[in-house]
Amino acid sequence: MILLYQFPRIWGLPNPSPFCLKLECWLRMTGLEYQVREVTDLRRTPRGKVPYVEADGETVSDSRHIIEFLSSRYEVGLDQGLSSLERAESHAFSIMLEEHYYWALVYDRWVGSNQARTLRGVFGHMPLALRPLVGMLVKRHMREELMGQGMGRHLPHQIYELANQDMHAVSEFLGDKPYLMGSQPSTVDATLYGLLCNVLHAPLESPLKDYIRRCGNLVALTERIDNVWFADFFGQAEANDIMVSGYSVR
Ligand SMILES: N[C@@H](CCC(=O)N[C@@H](CS)C(=O)NCC(=O)O)C(=O)O
Repeated sequence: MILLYQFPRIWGLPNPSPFCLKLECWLRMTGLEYQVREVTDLRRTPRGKVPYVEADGETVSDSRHIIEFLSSRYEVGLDQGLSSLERAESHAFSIMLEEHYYWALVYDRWVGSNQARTLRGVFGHMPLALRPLVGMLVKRHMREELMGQGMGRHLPHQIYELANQDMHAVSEFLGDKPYLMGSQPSTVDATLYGLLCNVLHAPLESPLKDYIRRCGNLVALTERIDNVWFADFFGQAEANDIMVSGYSVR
C-alpha cells in the first residue's frame, strides 16, 4: 500500500498544498491505491516538506521524485504517449508553475491580504493559546523563503502581474484542448490542477483568482478534473455550472 503523507485537508479542498494535491491528483488519475496520513509537524518529515510517500518499505520525498519512483515501481504513468516535444513542453510548464507561480500563491496567502484567513484555516486545529506564536514563526519563515526565492522582493502588484502572465501562457497553450497535452490528462495537468484548484476553490479572494476566473478554459479544466477525479469533494456540477465562456467541461 502507498501511504501518502500530506497536510490535513481544509477549506473543503482535497489539499491546501499544491504539491500534495498534484500528487493525489496523479495517484487518482493513474488509479493506484493509496492511503492518506496527515502531517501537522514538518519537523518529522524526511526533508521538512510535504508530500512524501512510503511504499514497499521505501520513503520518497518531493512530488517529482515520488512520481518517478511510483511510475517505475508499479509500471504506471500518464506520460507514455507524449512525444519528446510534448515532454519538453510539459517540463517547461511544470517548472514555471512550481518554481514561479507557486511563490505568488505563497505570497498571497502568507504575506498579502489573505494572511489572517490562511492562519485561521491552517492553524484552526491548534489550541488557541499556541496560535499567535506558531503563526508568527510560520509567517516569518514564509517571508524568508519568499525573499530567498526572489518573488518576495517585488512589489505586490508586480507579483500578481508575474503570476498572471504565467497563467496567461498556460491558458493560451491549452486553447480548446481538454488537457494541456491533448485529449488525455498527463502529469503536467495534475501539477496545474494542484494550483488551479487551490486558487479557485479556496475561500480567498485575490488577483490570482480574479485572473483565472477570466480564463474560461482554465476554469473548465479545473471543473473537468473536479468532476472526474475529485467528485467526493466537489460533486457533479450541474450542466449550467460547467459551461464557462463557451468551454464545455464534458
Ligand atoms: N519540490 C517539492 C515542493 C514541496 C513543497 O514546497 N511543499 C510545501 C507545501 S506546498 C512545504 O512542505 N513547505 C514547508 C516549508 O517550506 O516549510 C515537491 O514537488 O514536492
